Amino acid sequence: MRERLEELRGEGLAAVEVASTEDDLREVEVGLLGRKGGITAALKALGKLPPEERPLIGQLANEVKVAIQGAIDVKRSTLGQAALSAELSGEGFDATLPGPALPGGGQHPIQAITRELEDLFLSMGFRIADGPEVELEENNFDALNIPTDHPARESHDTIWITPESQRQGDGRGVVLRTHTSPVQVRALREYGAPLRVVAPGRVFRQEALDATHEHTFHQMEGLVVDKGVGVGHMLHAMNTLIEGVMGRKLETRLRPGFFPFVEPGFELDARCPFCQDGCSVCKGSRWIELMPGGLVHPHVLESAGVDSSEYSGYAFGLGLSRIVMLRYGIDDIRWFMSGSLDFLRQFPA
Ligand code: FA5
Repeated sequence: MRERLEELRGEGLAAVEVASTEDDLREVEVGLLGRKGGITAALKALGKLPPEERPLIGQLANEVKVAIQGAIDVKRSTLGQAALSAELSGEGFDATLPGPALPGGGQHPIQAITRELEDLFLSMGFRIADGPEVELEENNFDALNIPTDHPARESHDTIWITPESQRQGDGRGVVLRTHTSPVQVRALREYGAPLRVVAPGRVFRQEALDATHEHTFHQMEGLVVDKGVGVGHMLHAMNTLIEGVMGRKLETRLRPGFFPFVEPGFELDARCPFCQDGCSVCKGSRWIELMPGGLVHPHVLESAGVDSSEYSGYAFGLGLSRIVMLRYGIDDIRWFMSGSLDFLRQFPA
């Protein structure tokens, strides 16, 4: 058996040495190491040997197997390299031809609509503003005329960064912003009046989640401060915005709404496009709350250093996630952050 194995080793290594193609190598591999190969047969015959010989012969058979397989691997790599070099230096090779096409990515629908709205407002002379998602309590609440004990703070169900034990109620606490309205404050302080600005962005609230409520969602804040600004200007901007997103007029209604930073305040609702007489999206009301707004409270103007006897303004806070739902007929807001590629692939790249 020992001699037979040594013979196989010699034959195998010699065959690998002279192999000049992948097919030659494959033949050696199958002939010696395959299921019916010589070395496999020798390993199978071990059981017939006297017990004291089995370990030594078994070890030798394995050594031969490893040696031949190693030689085959080295030769295979050498032949592969040689074939590649030949191909690259050959006449017919064109390194400038395009490679295989990669599947294209696309924009998230909220991102796509945000860009569209930014373009629309830029064309109307607005500037785009940005603000931090981790915000000072002062900008998120105090400067917006929402005092420490105001119930509006509760209704926003704030996610606090500052632990409860360290909150002083002095505006220095830190929160995940609950709305995009703090960007009003920042923009007014930075640019002063007159001002036209929109601020799209992500906001965060502790929420009971359902088809129209997420803990992380998108809003777009609008703010115009100038001389003689009134409710008519605000309505025009809100309707232009909705028409811009939907590409058509929606049936809307305006009702009184309360926000400490506007006076008077309004709520603009859109007719639910998912049903005729009530569904889980509109919770049976047939209306979807889309966009509150109002005339900027003089306290907000003054706290940002704007003279409220000279200037007035309007502000609105579009529920961006919800209007994207309306635009594409998405019946559950939770799809946006589901990470589902099947969902995302439905939107144009
Ligand atoms: C505000 O956030 C005010 N800052 C809006 C505002 C701006 C009022 C300027 C006046 C002047 P409200 O909490 O209602 O308001 O939210 C605004 C919009 O965000 C709602 O109309 C709704 O469309 C959307 N929204 C509110 N909560 C959620 C939520 N959990 N998930 C998805 N969208 C929401």
